Amino acid sequence: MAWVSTAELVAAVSEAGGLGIIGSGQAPPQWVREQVHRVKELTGKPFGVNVMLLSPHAEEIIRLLVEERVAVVTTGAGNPGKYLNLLHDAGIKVIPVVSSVALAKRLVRSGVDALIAEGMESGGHVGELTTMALVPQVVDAVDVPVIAAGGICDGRGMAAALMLGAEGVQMGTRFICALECTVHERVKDMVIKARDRDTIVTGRPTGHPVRVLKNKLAKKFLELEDRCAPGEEFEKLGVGRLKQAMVDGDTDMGSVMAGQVAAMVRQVQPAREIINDVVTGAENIIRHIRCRVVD
Ligand code: TUI
Repeated sequence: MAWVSTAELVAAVSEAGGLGIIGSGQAPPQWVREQVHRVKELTGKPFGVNVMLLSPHAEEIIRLLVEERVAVVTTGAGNPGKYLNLLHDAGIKVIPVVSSVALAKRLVRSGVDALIAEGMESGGHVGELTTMALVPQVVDAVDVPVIAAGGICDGRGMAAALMLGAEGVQMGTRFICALECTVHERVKDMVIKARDRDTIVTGRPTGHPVRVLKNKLAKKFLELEDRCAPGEEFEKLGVGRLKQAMVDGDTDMGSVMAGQVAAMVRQVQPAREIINDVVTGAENIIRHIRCRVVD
């Protein structure tokens, strides 16, 4: 959610009873600090920051988050083990994203507070397992709360995640189309127009597979894969592409990272409305199922 989950959206989500998370991606530390300050101006509610561990700025960002005493740090695309003591000493809860049971167990042994088990339906960097298969396996393997992510965008998805043993859900793609989300309008349009098979995973041969909405750039990545191009060519083609899409609105040659549920997102709505829809939707389904079971 780098360049997508910025201060306005984060504050709106936290104000509406969720936990807004700033996506820091590969952004420079000064940008992250400004975002943190802006959220603090907009809300007194707790919020978090996601640190993408492949970023060259990851360590510096962790240090500034310790100074800023944010409530929660989530991590993606790696193992945050070496930062745990630093973050815990500052009273910050650490919730890594995992895409396998092995990493989940390792991180729980090193003392993380909870986990986000993310299936490969999600947008951006993905693992191999689906949410349906991953979440119950992680739930069975660890004794910390598990939050489900990947392929969840409405009450049905949330209810299903709770049935799998999750304590909560993390959603990204639907919030691209939140009113408060500052991405370029063309990105919101592309998500709203997406159909079921419009996302694709590129970059598998590099070891960093990424789910994106199909466009010219995705086709160029597939061409590199077809001719087994060296890693440097992927890297060169990928530099700066997320910002190019999300901020500049280049939906042809930018990287429009979005999950498979893009096809289910049909309108731009305030974050509060999205959260209410998901939570009341889940409550209604669960109540209905309980009635059926009791009958
Ligand atoms: O991290 C994400 N989503 C992302 S990161 C990103 S930017 C990017 N830039 C260059 C290459 C790749 C991505 C765009 N979207 N989601 C959380 C997530 N983390 N999904 C899967 C993982 C993950 C995968 C492997 C976490 C840890 C891991 O293994 C680490 C280890 O040490 O075993």
